[in-house]
Amino acid sequence: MKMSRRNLLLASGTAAASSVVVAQPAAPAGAPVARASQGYLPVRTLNGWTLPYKLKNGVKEFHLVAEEFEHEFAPGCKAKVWGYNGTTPGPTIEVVEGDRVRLLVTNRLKEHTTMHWHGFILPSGMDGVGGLSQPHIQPGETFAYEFTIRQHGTHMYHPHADEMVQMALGMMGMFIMHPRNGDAVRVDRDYCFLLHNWALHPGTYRPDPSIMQQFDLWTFNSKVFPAIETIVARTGERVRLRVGNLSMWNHPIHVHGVEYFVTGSDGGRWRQEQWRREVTEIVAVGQTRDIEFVAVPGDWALHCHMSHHTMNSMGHEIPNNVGVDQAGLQEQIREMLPGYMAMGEKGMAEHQDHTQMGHVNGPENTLPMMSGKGPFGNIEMGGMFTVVKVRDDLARNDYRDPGWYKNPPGTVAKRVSSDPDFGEPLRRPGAGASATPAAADKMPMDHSHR
Ligand SMILES: [Cu+2]
Repeated sequence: MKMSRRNLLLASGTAAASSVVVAQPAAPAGAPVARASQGYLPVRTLNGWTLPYKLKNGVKEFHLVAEEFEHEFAPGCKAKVWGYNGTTPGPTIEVVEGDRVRLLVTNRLKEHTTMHWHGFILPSGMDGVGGLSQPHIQPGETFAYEFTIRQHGTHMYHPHADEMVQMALGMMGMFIMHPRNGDAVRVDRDYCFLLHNWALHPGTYRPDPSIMQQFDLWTFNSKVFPAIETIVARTGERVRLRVGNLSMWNHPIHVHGVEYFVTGSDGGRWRQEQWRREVTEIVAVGQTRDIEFVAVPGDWALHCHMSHHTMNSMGHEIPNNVGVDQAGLQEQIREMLPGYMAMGEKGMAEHQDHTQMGHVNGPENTLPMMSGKGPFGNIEMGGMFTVVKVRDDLARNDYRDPGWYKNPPGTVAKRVSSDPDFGEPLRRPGAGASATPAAADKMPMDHSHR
């Protein structure tokens, strides 16, 4: 290999990166934002990593290995899953438009597989649909895919063989293509994550691939809150979130504190006049979306807005006890089921306290429905939820969790009364705890005064 300066940089980068498995350590405080030798800002895969490559005669060669391993969704919940190079999602692949790439795929599973390069412009025979575009990759075999990158944007890879099973067990990854001429509007932090769902029934250790709707775990990069890394930025920085969805549901991704711009998709970064201001954007199955915002100081929730997707396993057959008077019931049931706890009468917020105090022991290898502690109490979230933490004083390349936000004095919502009869709010006559359902039915519904 002719050793140009670029090759040297790439080679040394590869050597350094190959010793890094998952960690993406923060650069020393004050270090300049590290751009790759081709000028792009590398993406940061939440809880994940970027696959190093070898440059061979001008071709970037990446090597993915399909295999089974143990994965932890959050402490207390593990499963045997399938993925690439020991992780789910597999490592992120990062290239530049115009690059020639060779993608080696070794199959260490016990059944055949293939790799589909989702949304790529490439020769038909490189598209990876088993039986249609190529023979399947049998156990033990390695196939090579080689083509030139003809586009840019946020993309994904996944098998196109026994797809329902292989994807349900975690086989997928992100494939980021940077534009050849750089971004007209540069971002300062570039995060990526994949949305997924898992039918890991409480007490079991393998995801159930036949489930179509009743999932137990909703994940960003195969992790659930609070095990999902925080998204960190400095005030005023332009942040991009690249979100891909290879789950079985659409996910409305909501970010607090900003009106963000939707700036791109599988179709690349959109022209600026096409950018849309939103606060929630549906990332549908098989789609990717790029979301960009200028960071505003604070701790801001980022989550899927399907409220069941910010919960963990619920068993799905729990009775609806909201409003049910369970007085005396708990003692009666305890005679048959020691430790039974009547719950849900006032709502389910108490659930997190009960699980944390050990009053409720669920089946083994499962997670409480909601968890996460904040500076003011329980956050009562699980699944697809994390926090965007923006601070004024972060170094430009510092990705460490800065702790909780110190709100300026007078800017936190606070109690002004503990009396339920406080104030003179307008309410429907008879509304409230003292009204029986029968009485409420007889109330005149006069909207004329509203
Ligand atoms: Cu969702």
